[in-house]
Amino acid sequence: MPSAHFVAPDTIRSRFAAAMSEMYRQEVPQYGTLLELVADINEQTLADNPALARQMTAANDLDRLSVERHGAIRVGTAAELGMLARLFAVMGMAPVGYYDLAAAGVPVHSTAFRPVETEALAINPFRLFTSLLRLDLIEDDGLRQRAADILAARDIFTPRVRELIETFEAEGGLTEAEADTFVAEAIETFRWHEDATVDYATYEALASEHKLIADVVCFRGPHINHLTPRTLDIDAAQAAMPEYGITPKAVIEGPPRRDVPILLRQTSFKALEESIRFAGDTEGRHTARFGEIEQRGVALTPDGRALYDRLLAAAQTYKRDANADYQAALHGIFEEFPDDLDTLRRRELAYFRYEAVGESTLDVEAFTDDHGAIEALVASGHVVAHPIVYEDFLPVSAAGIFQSNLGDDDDAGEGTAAASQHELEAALGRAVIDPFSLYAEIEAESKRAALDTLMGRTPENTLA
Ligand code: OOG
Ligand code: NI
Repeated sequence: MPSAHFVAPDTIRSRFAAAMSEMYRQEVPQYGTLLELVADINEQTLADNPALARQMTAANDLDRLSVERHGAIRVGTAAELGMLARLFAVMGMAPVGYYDLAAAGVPVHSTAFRPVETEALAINPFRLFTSLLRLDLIEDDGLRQRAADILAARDIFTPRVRELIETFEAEGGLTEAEADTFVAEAIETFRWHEDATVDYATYEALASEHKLIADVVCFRGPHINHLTPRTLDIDAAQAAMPEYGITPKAVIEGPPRRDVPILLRQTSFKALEESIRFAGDTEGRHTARFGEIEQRGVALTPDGRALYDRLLAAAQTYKRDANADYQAALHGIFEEFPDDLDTLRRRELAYFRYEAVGESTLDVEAFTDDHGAIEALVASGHVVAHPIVYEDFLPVSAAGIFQSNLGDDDDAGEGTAAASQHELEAALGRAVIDPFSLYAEIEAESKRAALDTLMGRTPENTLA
């Protein structure tokens, strides 16, 4: 039982997210502009759309909106990833999902550290898309060894944060003072350094293999490369970016605009070209850090996701140089995807969280099973079904984001490397959580709770 004088992991995560956001705003002023743009658009969208405001309030999804961010980092070794998993555990964040980017020609595989419980997500859903470089994909033996040696020589964690992670693990929590120090020390790992750890020739050799390899290997640590606020209208955000002095990438990734948003739509601005000081005092340039905006919709079941993947694959033949044309084509293809909450729910294409409202006079004996009871209670208005927000990422979108920010425009193309989820898990020291199982559990648990409330059920008289 954690002691009462410990700071809740949800609180530490909130403070960490705020500290990261402040650090990135200092480092990349355009990120501050992006936050303003998103805040303006969200305010306008809610004012124009009271039904959306009501739905989000009822689902407890509005309070978190102004602090909601995801970030991305890239590490070089299994040991670094293993330590990160322990660091994020202090903040109630667990690795969810496996993303094989090698399939799209990007030499990393990834997971997302995030909170998993409904209550924790409502407090602050901060997530970090975390990639591990796959050195095994460097073909040149000498270069691969050189990269491994450089990575082995660095420590991306401060001594104090290592101690505090151990304290957390031994004591079961951190005190107020420890939590403050933990946040201050933890963000150091993700800070930008304009001095590289290698000379220019080494940087060039690694970058010519893949720009991402140079980004991971040549610096002191895994600098945060973007922080993404959540918008309620990504089309409006994309259109407004030029007015705010920001040039968006060519197309919005993910599904098209719909009445019921599904999964995740994302856009970004190009990485900044930044000046770097290499060992031996050579000046050079590097692109790594960029800005991204996203709109989140309802999480899809495996059936819904299969439909999404099939339709998105059908759209891959369309040109992706003009957003309006691409979106129009995508819209046509996605006609096949039901676009109202009731159909998505009844056809089990999306996940919902059920909530009892008011009191029911329905008789528990009248139903043969929970499914019939829930359907009757939804129809009679005694239970409401809130769409569950998609909290994860999309591999095809992520590949598009990576590629548009590596400083070149051409697609990296098809990769051939086999996925190796067990290697990522060995580095993490644990299995990644299957995102579908999390949504399914929230849905099932909410159904049980709603029926218990409305039917005065106790664990003893619960239906099978
Ligand atoms: C991560 C890119 C993926 C997203 O939102 O899909 C990502 C990276 O560039 O390190 O952040
Ligand atoms: Ni991102």
